[in-house]
This record gives sequence, C-alpha cells and structure tokens, in this order.
Amino acid sequence: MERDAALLIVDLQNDFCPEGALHVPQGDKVVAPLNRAIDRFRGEGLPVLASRDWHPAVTRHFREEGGIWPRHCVRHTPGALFHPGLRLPPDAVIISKGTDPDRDSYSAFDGTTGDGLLLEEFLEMKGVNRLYIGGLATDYCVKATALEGLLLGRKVTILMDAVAGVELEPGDSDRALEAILRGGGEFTRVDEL
Ligand code: VGL
Ligand code: ZN
Repeated sequence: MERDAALLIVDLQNDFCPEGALHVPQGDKVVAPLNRAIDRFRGEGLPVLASRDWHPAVTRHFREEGGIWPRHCVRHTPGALFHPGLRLPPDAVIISKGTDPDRDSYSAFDGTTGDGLLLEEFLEMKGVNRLYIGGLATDYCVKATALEGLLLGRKVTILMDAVAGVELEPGDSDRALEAILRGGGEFTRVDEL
C-alpha cells in the first residue's frame, strides 16, 4: 500500500447486520475480510478509521419523523455498536456522523473524530491522500463517502469483497459502484492489498 493510504471502515454496526433494525442482506460477510484488511494496514503502520452512524433518538432521517428509514443506530444503544466480530485496533479513529437531527448525513465526511475534527481535517493533518473503503452500505454511506472523498481530491479504492448494499431497489449497489468508477474511484480486493 502507498505510504499516504488509510483504511476507512464504514458503518459496520449491529443495526446494519442480520437481525439489526435496518439490516443489509449479508452485512456480516464483510467482517472477515475487513479484519484481514485491518491486519494489513496495522502491519504497515497505516491509519485505520471506522465511521459509525450515530443518530439521536429523534431525527428526520427516521420514518416516524418523515424520513425513509426505520429507527436504527441510535447512539449509545446496542444497535449502534460495531459488529462484535470486528477487531478494531485500540488506536482506530472513530468518526461519528448522522448526529444532526435535520440531516441524513450519509457521508463519513459529515462526521467528526472524538477530538471534534472533521474527517477531512483529520486526513489533511495526517497527510492521507488515498482511502481504501469497505463496510456498509454500498448504495448509501459507502457511496456517499467515496464520492465526497473523490470530490475533495482524495484517491479512493473500494474493497469489493468487503462491501454490501441495502438494495432498496435491486441493482442499487451496482449503480453505486458505477457512479464511484465514473467519479474516478478504483476497485480492488482485500487479498490483493
Ligand atoms: C446508512 C441508511 C441509513 C448507511 C445509514 O450506513 O449506509 N444507510 N443510514
Ligand atoms: Zn442512518
């Protein structure tokens, strides 16, 4: 991997996994490849970041308040915890997003670190120019994060065996990947890192 790369794991939380409130079909299949990716990045001394959907109990993002989603990832609830099988290193940088009750905030670039830095500020500070992205969901937060990263001038590579989509409409994930490709993104697999 390039010396200016980082791994960004998007929203691998209980509510997006089987039996969760907004489950992504086979959402948990990305856990094993992402653990391998974590080992690779750690081995090279490269940063590991994990975003989390971190909603207030009441937000326009939820159906009850006019949004399109069932209530999910309400902060400090079990559904908002990272999947228990994910082996996040102790120095992983957690990016919390979706905290504004008036916005969907699909992109991790809407989120902040525990120190209150925007993701973009953190990447700038650390000199990260390339993001390897895996996690959930291909057609929402992975898509929005990848496209915004590209717009901000970062290189983006999707870990194809480490993403899964909600597929509200069949084909949404494929369309999301096409949009990322058109935006200048690249694709690889964890075992090719
Ligand atoms: C997400 C739907 C609603 C995601 C978050 O993480 O992709 N999808 N909130
Ligand atoms: Zn959400």
